[in-house]
Formats: sequence, C-alpha cells, structure tokens
Amino acid sequence: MAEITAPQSPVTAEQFADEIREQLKYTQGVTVEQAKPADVYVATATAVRRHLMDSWMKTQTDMVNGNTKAVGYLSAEFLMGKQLENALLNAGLTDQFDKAVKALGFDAQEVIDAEYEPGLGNGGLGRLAACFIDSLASLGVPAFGYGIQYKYGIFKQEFDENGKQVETPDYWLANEEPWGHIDYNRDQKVSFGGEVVEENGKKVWKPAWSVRAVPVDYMVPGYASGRVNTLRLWTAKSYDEFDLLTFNKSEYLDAVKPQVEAENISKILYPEDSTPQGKALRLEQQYFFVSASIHDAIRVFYPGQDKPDLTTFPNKINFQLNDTHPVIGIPELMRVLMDEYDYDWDTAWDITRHTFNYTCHTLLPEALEVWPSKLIGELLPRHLEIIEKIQDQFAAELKAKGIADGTAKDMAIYTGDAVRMAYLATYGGSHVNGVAELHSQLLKDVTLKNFSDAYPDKFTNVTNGVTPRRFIKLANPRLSDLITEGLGTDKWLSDLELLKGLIPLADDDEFVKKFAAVKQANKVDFSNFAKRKYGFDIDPNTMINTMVKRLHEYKRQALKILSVIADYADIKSGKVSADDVMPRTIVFGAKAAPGYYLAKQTIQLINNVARVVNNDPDVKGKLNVYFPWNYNIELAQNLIPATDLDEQISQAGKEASGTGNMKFALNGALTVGTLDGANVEIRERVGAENFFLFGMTEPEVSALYAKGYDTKGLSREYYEKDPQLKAAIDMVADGTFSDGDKDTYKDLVNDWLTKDYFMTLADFRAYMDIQAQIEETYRDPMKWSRMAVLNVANSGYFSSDRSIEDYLERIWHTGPLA
Ligand code: 26W
Repeated sequence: MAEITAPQSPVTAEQFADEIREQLKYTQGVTVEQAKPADVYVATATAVRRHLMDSWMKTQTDMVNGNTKAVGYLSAEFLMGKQLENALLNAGLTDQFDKAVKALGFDAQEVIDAEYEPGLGNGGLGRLAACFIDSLASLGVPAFGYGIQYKYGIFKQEFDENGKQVETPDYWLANEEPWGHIDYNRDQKVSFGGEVVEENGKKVWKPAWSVRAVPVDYMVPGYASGRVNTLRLWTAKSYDEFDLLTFNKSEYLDAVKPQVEAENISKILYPEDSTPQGKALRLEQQYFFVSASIHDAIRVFYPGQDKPDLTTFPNKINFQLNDTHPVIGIPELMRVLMDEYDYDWDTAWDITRHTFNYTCHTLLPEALEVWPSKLIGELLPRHLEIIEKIQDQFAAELKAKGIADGTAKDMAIYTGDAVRMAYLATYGGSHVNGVAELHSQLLKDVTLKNFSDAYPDKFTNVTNGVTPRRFIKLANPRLSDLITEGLGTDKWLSDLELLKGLIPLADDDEFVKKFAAVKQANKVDFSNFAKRKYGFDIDPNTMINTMVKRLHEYKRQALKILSVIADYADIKSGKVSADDVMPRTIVFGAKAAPGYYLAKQTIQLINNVARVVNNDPDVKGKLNVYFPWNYNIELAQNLIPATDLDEQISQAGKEASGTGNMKFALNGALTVGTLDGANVEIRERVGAENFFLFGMTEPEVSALYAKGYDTKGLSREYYEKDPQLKAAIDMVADGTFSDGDKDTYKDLVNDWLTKDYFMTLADFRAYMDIQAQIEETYRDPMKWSRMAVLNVANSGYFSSDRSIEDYLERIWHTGPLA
C-alpha cells in the first residue's frame, strides 16, 4: 500500500455537506432543492475558503512578525486557471467534496464546470507567475503576488464561417466570483500627470489626477505546507464617483466621466504577448499596480509606522520584476523614498537596487518595452526626472569602469526621447535572469551583452518550471495514481525529482502496459470532452499530435500546417497510399493578438485545412485536424494528458523557454522539437534517444541570417528545390483551402517566399524527415510507451518548486517561514 502524505482535512463528507448547505442558506438564501450547480459552486468555494482562513491569517501574521524576507512577485499577468479543484486539493477536501456534492444531489463535474476560468494573462509569462506563486506557498515561503484584477481578461476566441479568429470580451466578473475578497479599507492612492515644483529646496510632485487602487485578495494555498499566501490584485476606482452638479444639468455622461476614466485603468488586459503597443493606458496600468504594491508592502511590513526605517526594506521584501512590465517600480521606489520619506539619493538608490530583480522572458527585440520619454514626462513627470538622474549616475559609473563612449551610448537607459525599460531593470536591480540556459546565455552573448560584460555577477539563469499539483495531480489523476503506485508514495507531488524512481519501471512490461492504458483512457476522455464542448469526433485510436501555444511566427505553426498539407498532397497525388499512412489526429490551440495580421492568416489557413482534410474521404481516418477555439487552461488540462506527440518546433534562439513542453513531458507525451529554449534541457534530461530532435541550431540560424536568408529571399530556393514543400505551398496559393480563391493567403505565401524571417522553409525538410522516425517508433507501442515513461521519470527537474528553490538560493536569499 503506497504512503499517502497528501493534505487530508479531518472534516467528514457529511460535515462538509452541512457546511455547503449552510452557505447556500445563510449566504445565498437558497435551499438545496432550489440550488443550481452554480450556487453549489459558490457555496463550496466559500466553505473551502473558511477552512483555509486560519492558515491564511497565521501566514500573514508570521510574515510580518517573523524576520523571514518575503518575496513580492510583480506581474502584469497571472493566468491562474479555475480555482475550486486546486483549493480542495490543498485543503485536503477533495474526497469530501465528491461525496458531499453527491449527497446533496449534484454531479461534482457540473459544479466544477460552473466556475468561470479567470483569464488574467496572455500565455507563458502569466501562467508561469501562477505556477510560481503556487510553489512559493507550497514551499512555505512568505510571498505576495501583486497584479491587476482586470474586469475583462484575455478575449474569448471564436471562429467565423471562414475560419477567421473573432474576439469577444471576456466579462468574467459577470458571474459571482467567490475567491476574491475586495478590501476597501486597505486601498492606496495612485496619482498621475501634473507637474513637479521646487518647494524649499525639495522636489514636489503636483499630480493632476488620482485614482483609488482597491486590493482584491485571493488565497494562494500551498500544497502540504500549511501556508496560504496572498495574490493581491488591484482594481481601479474613482474617488469622486459621481458629479451630481453635472448630472443635475442632465449632462449624464459627463457626470460619470471621472468614474469611467478612473476605472478604465483596470478595465482590460492588453492581448499582446510580444509586440508592445506603447499605449498610454498600458503605462498607466503598469504604474497603477506597481505604485499601489510598493505602498502596500510598506504598510504591511511597517504597520502603523509613519517614519519607518526603510533602509531595512530590502531585508523585508524582494520584488521580482516579471519582465519589463513592472519596471517603472524602480523610479517609483526612488520617488517614495526621497519625496515621501526624505531619504537622500544615495541611500534611496542603495535600498532600491537591493530590492528589485529582473526576469527577462523574451529574445524578440520588439518585445522589449521602450517608452517615449514624452509620454513618461506627461504621465509621470517626477519619474522622468528621476530616470534622467539614474542615467547620469549610470553614465558616470560606466565611464569610471572605462567603458567606451560608443558602448555607453548603446547602453543608455534614457536616450533623450525614449526610456529602455530592460536596461533600467538591468542597472536598477541586483540580478537579471533568463528562463532557460540557452536563453540566459543568449541574453549575455547578444541581447544584454554590454551589460553582461560590465556587470557579469548580476547575470544568472533560472530555468522555468510548472506546478505538478495542477498539471499532473489535477489534470491527470490516472497517471498520478499509477506514479504513486509505482513509487509506493505520493511524496513526488512535493518532491518531483522522486519521479526518477520510475526509471527501472520502464523495463517492467506490466508497468509500461498500465502506463499505456492510462494514456489510452485519457485519450478517450479527451475525445468525449471534445465532443461535448466542440462537437468534434476525435478518434482516440489515432496518434494525438498536439500544438498548443500563442500564435506567433517564431513558434512556427506554419511549419506544422505545411507538413500536414504536404502529407495530404502526397496522398491526393497517390505518391503515398492512404493505407500506408499512420492514423494521426493533429490538434491545434492558439490565440493571435488581435492586431497580428499574419498570425490571423495562419489561424484561417489551419481551420480551412481542417475543413478540407476532415471532409475528404481519401484521407478519412488517416489524417484529421482539429482546432478547438478559445485555447485556455481548462483545455490544456484536458488535452495534455491525452497527447502522444507534442510540437515544440520554434526557430532555434527564439523561444525563451516554453513551459508547455515541460507539461507534456511530465504527462508522458514525446516531443518533436528544435534545440531551442528549455527543449535543450528536456532532451538532456530525458535522453536524446527519447526525444525527436530536428532542425538548425541557434548558431546555424545565425549563420543563415548572415547569408541574408530573409533579406535576399533565400527561402525561395528551398521552395524551388523541395517538391514536397513546393506542392504544399502551391496548394495554399492555388485556393485548395479557400474555395478556389487564390488571394486569400497571398500575403502569407508571399511572406514565405520573400522573407520567411523565422526560416520555416529552411527547416521544412529536416522536419519532414524526422516524421518517418516518429511514425516508425509509434508503430511499436511498447517502445513508444517506454520512451514516454522515461520522459516522465526524468522530468522532475521541471517542477516550479525547483525553479523557486533556484530563485531563493541565487536571487532572493530567503526561505520558508520558521
Ligand atoms: C508588451 C507586450 C508583451 C507582453 C508579454 C511582450 C512580452 C510578453 C511576454 C514576455 C511574452 C511571454 O509570455 N513570454 C514567454 O514567457 C514564458 C515564461 O517564461 C516562456 O516560457 C516563453 O518562452 C516566452 O515566450
């Protein structure tokens, strides 16, 4: 019998049922008979929160009274996913919930489905923040997640009759939201605009307008740590809600204008995940949550003190800057220390640079935010002054280091008409890290080379990770039970490296067969889920081959769809007989930023390839393509456990890390991928023989750029000399997937043949060639499953608990509350 260490509440199912019934009555005023699943969901959520409240309050007091430095994770995005099952798991109430809800006459899945998934993030960066605060709480480290409670999260994606993406507002707060506790008594004032004046030798900022930042607190329960941290998301409210005078003059809209303008700040998440739009509202959002968070941290750690000794601030809390989005926090802390607490520049600077650390999540130059100084000057005039002074100090420091003027100019944080936020973060913080070894190396060798040469000790790496609680235990209970059986304990859920204990079982046919049976059962589950939710008829007896991530050219969904078209063309031309084709179901999931034209073209192409291929009797049962709309955490949790083969095919040197790749490996999918981001480390750990590698390496990519691949239209040569590639691209151009219209994809085809910046065509042949190896392997189910077991067994390193332990050791220098 396996050792079970999972948290287990002493409450019985009957008692829990009573608590739910009591909530229904005394909080929601409905009887069990009158209640809907959504009512039971709210009642259950409230009941669980009550069980976590003591640990939450104890964690808060221990954090303030103890002398364990806390972590403040500043992020514009937290992609949390649905909360109920995770809260039940960490409260040790999962079994009681199943029994209680049944006893009350409800179906547990219906109650779980009643929760609306909060989409307060775009993709990788936002989900990583969610995994990280789960691990911080599970390791018992005192921490705050600080962000924005957007009224509208990431847009809901639908496809129109032409397969085009259509965005609709994600009004997630339209439904009762039982997890957030809005705390009007701990609001903060955040100001904007105006001017800076000199008053008796002191700089005084005279802002033009202010908004009220009201915290909405979410519990972040740890797994088996007994600790519950806080996710504090700020919502914007106006101080003067309503202008009655104007209203009485029946200028109704003007009467509510101040309120609307104020609330605009936390109205909506910007749906871009690579190219900043540089909108003033975006900067307002960034300053809003960062300023509120800094003032909140001073309130929390110096309760009731109006003249606190803030030289101790860096020992109370360290702020992690989740990419460049919260970097305005550096001049903000300087302003608060000098203007609100009268510290001199040097003391303020010393406190500030020991308080902040910066994580970079991208390699795309266009994704590094650069704000026009004019905009900063208008919105935050005092901050621009401080940034100018930081630049002067920086320039003097570089000169003292003997850095050449030219280089110093290239490194300028403030260039006169712009402020480079990545440079400000690198200079103004103690540590800079990338999110995978290759990424961190490229940051030092390319993106931030001058800074790495000047400040080598600041640079480090922390490879990303994912939480095993949501992405194995909750998403894949069958595999979780098999792992616990195989290891004889469930301790792996808080020490994932224990998965190594499965390595010998890869040679145990009985275990491997059980493993394969788990995968097959998950595939059947997903097929039913896809039928119920999307009306798809997915055959669980085909290979489930998945590519889910944001739509971006560097991620190369185009390479995947061109390979599908090439296979289709081969069958249609009779070059390959359908009988010899190994049955495969390709599942895509991807949202495109609304303004990203070529990404939206690619979505339209994928949907139309699916339409044509799925309705073509010549390939029936052999080649199937499905594109479930509105890819989100729920879909990921259902699809990842059912996947046989995962696509991580980005151009080498472009994907900072990837985290989907880790989730698939941990759920027993094999990966076909390039040596990019964390794929490199996954392959190293699972073994090259258990990973399908293809494509150019980063140095080979650089060499091809040096040859002018994208500037001299060299991609056309690949088209000309590769008949399979030519056939596929010609099919896209000739209207096969657009009812004969030759113009529909002309911009996409033109880009491929004249630019193809991310070298989809250059890597096409290598990608097609690895398919043969994949199919041959898949035709040997025991071999495939053995490789899959070894992927699971060797992927414990990719737990976000390990990532956090790295941050604690290398960057934050703190640990669990005593
Ligand atoms: C301002 C527009 C904008 C918004 C978001 C620019 C850049 C971003 C994010 C940094 C994009 C992002 O999500 N990056 C992803 O971060 C993951 C977590 O570290 C990595 O695993 C992915 O490789 C990286 O693309």
